[in-house]
Parts: sequence; C-alpha cells; structure tokens
Amino acid sequence: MKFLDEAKVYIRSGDGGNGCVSFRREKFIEFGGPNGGDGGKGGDVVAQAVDGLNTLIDYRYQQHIAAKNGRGGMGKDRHGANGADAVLKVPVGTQIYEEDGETLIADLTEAGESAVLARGGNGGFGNAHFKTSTNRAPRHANPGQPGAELTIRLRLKLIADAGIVGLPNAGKSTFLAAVSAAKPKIADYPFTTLHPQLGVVEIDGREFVLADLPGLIEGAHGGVGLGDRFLGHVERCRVLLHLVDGTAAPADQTYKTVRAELSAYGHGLADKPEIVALSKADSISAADIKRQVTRLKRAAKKEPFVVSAVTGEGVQKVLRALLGVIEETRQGSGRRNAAHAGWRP
Ligand SMILES: Nc1nc2c(ncn2[C@@H]2O[C@H](COP(=O)(O)OP(=O)(O)OP(=O)(O)O)[C@@H](O)[C@H]2O)c(=O)[nH]1
Ligand SMILES: [Mg+2]
Repeated sequence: MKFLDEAKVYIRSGDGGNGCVSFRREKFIEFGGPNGGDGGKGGDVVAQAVDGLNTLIDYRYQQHIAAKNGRGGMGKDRHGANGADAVLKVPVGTQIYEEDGETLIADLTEAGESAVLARGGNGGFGNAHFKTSTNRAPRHANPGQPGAELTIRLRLKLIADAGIVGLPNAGKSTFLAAVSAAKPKIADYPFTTLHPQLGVVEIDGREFVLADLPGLIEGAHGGVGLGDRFLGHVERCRVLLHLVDGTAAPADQTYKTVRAELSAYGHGLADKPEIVALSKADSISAADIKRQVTRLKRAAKKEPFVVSAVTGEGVQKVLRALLGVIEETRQGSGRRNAAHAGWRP
C-alpha cells in the first residue's frame, strides 16, 4: 500500500432545499389554505477516524468532496428530503487543519471519533409555516441556506506507543521485522525505509505498537536526506527506541547526531523517555562492544542495551524496557484524566 501522510482536500456541504409556496386546492373545499412544505437540510461534511487505514492516499485521488443538497419542499405539506452527509474516512491519528495548515479544526485520535467540518445549509420554510391569524394566505417561502465551501489539510500522525529512531542503516527495520509480523524493506544501504512502518509487538502477554521510521542524518531538520518530515509520527509516541549501529562510527558521535536532530525538530521529542541500544552486536567483537558501550554510556548518560536483531540477543530485554515505560505513562495519563473529570476513589 502506498503511504501518504499529508493531503489537501476541497470540501463543500450541501445547500438547504427551498421552501415551497402552495395552496390546498380541492373540489368542494373552500379556503384550502397554504400547504407549502419546508426544504430539507443540506448534508454535512464529516470526518471520521476508522480502523484499518494507515495512509491518506485515497485523498490524492479524490480531492473534491461534496455533500448532497437538501430537496425543495412541496405542496400538500411535504417536507423536502435532507441531503446525505459526505463522510471522509481517515486513519486514526489524523489531524485536520484549515487551509493555512496551522489552525487545527479537529484531531481524531480514536477509532469512531468524528468531527463535522462543514455544516449543510438549513432548508427554507414553506409558506405553510408563515400562516398566522392575520395572514391566512401567505405567498412567500424562504429559500434554503447555502452550504459552506472550504479547503482543508489532512495530516496523519500515526499513533504508535514506541518509535525507533537512528541513523540510516542502524538496523531499525530489521529490529521491527524481528519483533513483529511487519515486513519492512531491509537492505544494506541508507534510506531503505522511505516511510513509516508499524508493527504490533507482543511481550509477556501484553501488546504495543512499534513504529519504524526513515533514518535521520545530520541536517535532517534543514531538509537533508529525507528531512525531519516523518518525525511528526513520533510526536505521539510514549517512548523512543534509539538504535545506534555498533559496527559503524564511534557510538557517542552517532548518538549525539541523532539527538541534535531530535532537539532541532522540537515538539517535545527531545524530552521523551528514551531507551538506547547498541545494534548488530553479533558482528562486533567483545572488545569492540565494550568500547562502544562505554562511549555510548558517556554520551547518553545511561546504560545502553546491547542487541542483535539477527540472533535475538538482548531483544527481549529492550522490549520489556519499552513496555515498562509505556505502561507507566499509560497509568499516568489515566490518573490525569480521572482527576480532570473530578473523579474520586
Ligand atoms: N549482523 C547484523 N546485521 C544487521 C542487524 N540489523 C540489521 N543489520 C543489517 O544492516 C543493514 C541495514 O538494516 P536496516 O534494518 O535496513 O536498517 P535501517 O535502520 O532500517 O535503515 P534505513 O531504513 O535506511 O534507515 C541490513 O543489511 C541488515 O541486514 C543485526 O542485528 N546484525
Ligand atoms: Mg529501514
């Protein structure tokens, strides 16, 4: 499946139907009176988050979305039909912005959540509505109100519990492939991964979602390489897994390069909990591992894990550490929400 995490869409809600001017005309019935029905309401344009989607690619091919107009009212007090809503199905984690790309209209973070983006116009009243004791034969009706037309921008920020960051070739995709059923492309050259991949990890009877991201290099925040475009997907992760290739350059330098890019991106990425791991342990000598770990520990100011996605060494430990942080922050946010709602034990 193709991946697209930004899209621009033109939407239009339906016009309301016109009210109707009509009078009851029947044999032997005098003074039939007004019986023009009201117009129907125009359809809304609604965005709805659904499971099973993880790209906005549909909106590359369908950029114009319009709801149906309401039908006009008719004689014999018949109300016009309401126009059908147009529903934009979007992946969970989609944010909807105004045309400027800055003003947030809606943030759909759970499946089933929806937001009305443009309301349909109301239908006009038919002449039956204007009947009063002093005007028993009104000859006017209201026109329907027009719908709204606007341009919106959709931005997908995947919702994963943990995100893997690191330089290209650090072994990020290999790690994801080893711990989940995901099948990311893996190869011996930088920038193999061109867009984020998600996988579900199972450990100790629990599950969490892990995201593999394209590699970062020095200057990514200025657009070098694939840039920091995909870091938006990490914004909602609870924890980062920072993989440092043990076979390549001194681990402390590599580590600092990636940290600098995370800081430059902002949005709180640098403050997220981080698990650091030296990768590809199977192809480094014990002495080199020791040297790299010392360097990495100095730079990261914490004990790094040592893993090999090929032999599986250290992998379980890393997953447990990630799960630990995830569960901790899940509980934390649960407590905060409860307090917010005025809940008392
Ligand atoms: N020996 C060994 N090789 C590994 C290990 N993990 C990854 N590799 C190799 O390292 C190379 C890069 O792996 P990828 O998983 O594609 O690296 P990546 O970090 O996803 O790279 P990008 O997608 O380009 O950012 C591949 O040739 C892998 O086979 C490991 O644990 N041991
Ligand atoms: Mg990759």
